[in-house]
Amino acid sequence: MNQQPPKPTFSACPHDCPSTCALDVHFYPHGDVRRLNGAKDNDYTAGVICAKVARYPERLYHPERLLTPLRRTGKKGSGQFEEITWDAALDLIAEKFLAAEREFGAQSVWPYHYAGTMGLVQRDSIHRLRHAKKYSRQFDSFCTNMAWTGYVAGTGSLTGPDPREMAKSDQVIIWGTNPVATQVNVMTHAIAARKKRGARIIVVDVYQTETMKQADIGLILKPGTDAALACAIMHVLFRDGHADWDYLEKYTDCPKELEAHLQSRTPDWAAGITGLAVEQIEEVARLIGETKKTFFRLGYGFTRSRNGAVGMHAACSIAAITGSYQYEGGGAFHNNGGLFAFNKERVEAGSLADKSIRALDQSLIGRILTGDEAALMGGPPVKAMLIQNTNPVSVAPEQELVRQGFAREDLFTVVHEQFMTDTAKMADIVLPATQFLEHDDIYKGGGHQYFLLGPKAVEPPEGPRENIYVINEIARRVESDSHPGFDMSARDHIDWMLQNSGFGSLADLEANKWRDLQPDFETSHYLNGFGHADRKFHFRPDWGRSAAPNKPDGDTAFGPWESMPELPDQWDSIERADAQHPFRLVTSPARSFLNSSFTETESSKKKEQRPEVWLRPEEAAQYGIEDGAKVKMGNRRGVVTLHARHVETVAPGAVISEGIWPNSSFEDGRGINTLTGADPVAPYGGAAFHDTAVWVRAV
Ligand SMILES: Nc1nc2c(c(=O)[nH]1)N[C@H]1C(S)=C(S)[C@@H](COP(=O)(O)OP(=O)(O)OC[C@H]3O[C@@H](n4cnc5c(=O)[nH]c(N)nc54)[C@H](O)[C@@H]3O)O[C@H]1N2
Ligand SMILES: Nc1nc2c(c(=O)[nH]1)N[C@H]1C(S)=C(S)[C@@H](COP(=O)(O)OP(=O)(O)OC[C@H]3O[C@@H](n4cnc5c(=O)[nH]c(N)nc54)[C@H](O)[C@@H]3O)O[C@H]1N2
Ligand code: SF4
Ligand SMILES: [Mo]
Repeated sequence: MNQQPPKPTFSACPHDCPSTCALDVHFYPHGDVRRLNGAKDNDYTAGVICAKVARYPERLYHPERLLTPLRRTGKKGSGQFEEITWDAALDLIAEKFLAAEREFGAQSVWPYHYAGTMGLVQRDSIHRLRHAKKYSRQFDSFCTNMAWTGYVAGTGSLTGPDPREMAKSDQVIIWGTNPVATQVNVMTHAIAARKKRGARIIVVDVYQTETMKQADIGLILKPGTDAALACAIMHVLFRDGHADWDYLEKYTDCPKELEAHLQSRTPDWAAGITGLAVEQIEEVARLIGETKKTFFRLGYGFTRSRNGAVGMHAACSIAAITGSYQYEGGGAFHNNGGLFAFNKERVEAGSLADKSIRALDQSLIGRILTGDEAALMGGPPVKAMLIQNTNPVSVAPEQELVRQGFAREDLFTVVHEQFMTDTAKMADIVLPATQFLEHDDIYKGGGHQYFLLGPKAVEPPEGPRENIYVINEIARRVESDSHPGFDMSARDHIDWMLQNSGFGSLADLEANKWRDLQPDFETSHYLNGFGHADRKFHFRPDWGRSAAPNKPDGDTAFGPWESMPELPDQWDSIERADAQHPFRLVTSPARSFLNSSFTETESSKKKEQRPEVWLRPEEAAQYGIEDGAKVKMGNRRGVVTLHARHVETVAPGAVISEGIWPNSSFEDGRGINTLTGADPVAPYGGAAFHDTAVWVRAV
């Protein structure tokens, strides 16, 4: 399996984006990568990718790429490092990990990772080392928890209508996602529906995004009030005879109770909560009632609130009232994670996993590293970390604690990175990582139904090594490499995974580039029943008790889950604005960044300009904040300094700050996540990145 194929001219985007685009790679005659295009022969990508990835050579050949292992010489975070060899670095890591284990137990070592690469081999091999050594486990909570929990609470399955069917819809509702920035292909299919069928596009967000600018109707509501909007829409659907009772009786659990419950959830009621006009709610409800082929494309953004799971469940319930799930081009789609049943034993060594070992919440990293006992789950302090594919000193909430934690002189931190990120700056050892075109991996879609091969296309420069090299070499040095996964190349892993998942082999995938896992129409549209045991859509979820994706071990639910509403409703659990904190901050994605990635490329920096906070002119005026003024924004978690911009099209009382800028882009060196909270959201955890009460002051 070690023979390299001829230089591939295709790949897949490795970044943490639901689009997982199929790519064509173009080379200069001298062999360097010239540009990436969207593959035309993949019908989801359909020849379109975002500008930042099209410009990938800028990132691949970036002058500031990490090229050699480094060891800290100055104080933590001083940025003073010296170059060392790979062998010296790996030996030192093993020595420190073994010492931590001897003194504090294996759980004092915390391998920490996330989805900077979505490759199943390079991203997830860190589990192999973790499980083999009984190091602390990780509970993932940055991203998907509330969204997946809310959707599955209704449908019982993280699947749904074929996302390509958007193009066959008469009305596309883009709810709580900004695909022009975050997953460009949604726009391709929605616009195709408009061109071919005159489909209407409706966007629901908390400010006028680039996506909303392209919509026929935009609804700008207050953050965290989506369930109120959804309930009022459902009220109107029942009231005006748009409920499909045959469908409801056959496919849903308690439609009569829902109808009765929604009697008081009128547009008037919702207008008071959402800040929308009654007429806007009535109009959109009528259009949904009159348009059977309505495709709800539900994003993550509106679920990043403390009531986010309830909001998602309420939104996907609408499609059950009208029975739109049964039509081609209809239904509610969020993510296809449930389609990809890969056998990852060789990558992750799941057979060695021990459920009695604590799974530390990745969002609570600040509390964990500063010794919070609850966050440490009764176990030893964290003394050593290996960090791959994530940048917690920028992206994790409660940054004041994160900074304090990483500054601990008794914490040994290894960061394997492509660039000198905020996290790498805090490391004891920095290891240079390959980029996706320099290693082999396999990727699965979230917003579509393909898995794709991303073969190695170019040689890396001297220095950077792939993630599995680091994992396997550490395992060897801590003498815990008996699992067969430690002796396999990335290509071996891909081949094994495919063959043992019933998905063919590496050779097949090399010939075909990707594979379509969309089930048949009946299954996709839940015509054989929904995913729950009773085969019904659940308007009454078993919050906190039922199985849920991402659910941590056992039956433990988080937070105030017992007060979650039994039926779709506005749940008053969000961080409230008050006299001291009159605004609610939403930290939406920036189009030219991808989380903290691409903040290093000149063209992206130029496009995004500087960290800003956007607020309505009349609200700014109340606080004497002029357009372009330098301001401080804060709450009990901390204070950041940035510039204000007057924007008319922001929801009342909301302020928007786009992008996760590096800390150094802010005066005072404190980034936006200084303000966000890490408290786990009910019922199955997650960080409420868009749910933060703040004050803003001119300086
Ligand atoms: N360019 C770019 N692309 C990205 C990313 C990026 O940072 N930049 N991040 C990637 C990652 S990791 C992910 S998970 C996906 C996320 O992609 P999305 O699903 O698009 O989710 P978010 O980025 O959280 O937010 C999307 C939108 O939700 C809006 N929003 C926030 N709160 C509310 C609310 O209460 N109600 C409503 N209706 N809307 C609300 C925000 O203003 C924003 O416009 O995108 C990926 N793609
Ligand atoms: N304020 C605010 N904070 C947020 C969010 C928000 O909307 N607002 N969104 C949250 C969400 S949804 C997410 S998913 C997180 C994501 O935040 P992060 O996990 O930090 O995600 P990325 O910036 O995509 O990737 C992190 C790093 O992975 C590195 N990387 C890429 N490929 C490889 C590789 O092959 N090997 C190694 N070793 N490293 C690699 C990149 O260089 C990059 O620095 O941020 C969260 N934080
Ligand atoms: S849209 Fe998303 S998946 Fe496609 S190239 Fe851009 S970042 Fe990658
Ligand atoms: Mo994410």
